[in-house]
Amino acid sequence: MNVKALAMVTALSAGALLSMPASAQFAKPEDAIKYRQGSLFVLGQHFSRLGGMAQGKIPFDAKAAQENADVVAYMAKLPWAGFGPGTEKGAPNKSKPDIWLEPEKFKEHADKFEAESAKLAAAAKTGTLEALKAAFGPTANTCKSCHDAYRSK
Ligand code: ASC
Repeated sequence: MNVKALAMVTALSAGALLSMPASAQFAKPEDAIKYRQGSLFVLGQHFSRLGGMAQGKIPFDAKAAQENADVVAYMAKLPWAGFGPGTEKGAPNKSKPDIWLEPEKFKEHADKFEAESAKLAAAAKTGTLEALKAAFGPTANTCKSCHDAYRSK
């Protein structure tokens, strides 16, 4: 490769890296696995607080519901970058191989969850338990259907 071509390739690679979200950069598969597990763990913590309120197990607190739902809606965008090619192995994990065999289907699940989470956050902003309850179930169903399809027991 001549110097000009090399300079071009280097510039293009740097550009590609810079235009990737920071969340998509992992030094090794283990980091991607920890990232998706960590972000899904944080999601679960905040989501289950909303579930507690929706199911009457913890008292409804409109402000807390709104804060938790906002965290869920934001965090819902993150785990998917950690499921990139070549991240099937590298640390113990429960991901089924189908994630990498049918990535479009997996993305549909992720997109549905993101969409329902956004609706959940909008519902929480109304400040009523009724709206929270109505939006919680559909969001939880998107968690469950993806887990049923792509997470081993
Ligand atoms: C949670 C949590 C999940 C979902 C799922 C909904 O609180 O951690 O994975 O809800 O159980 O069916």
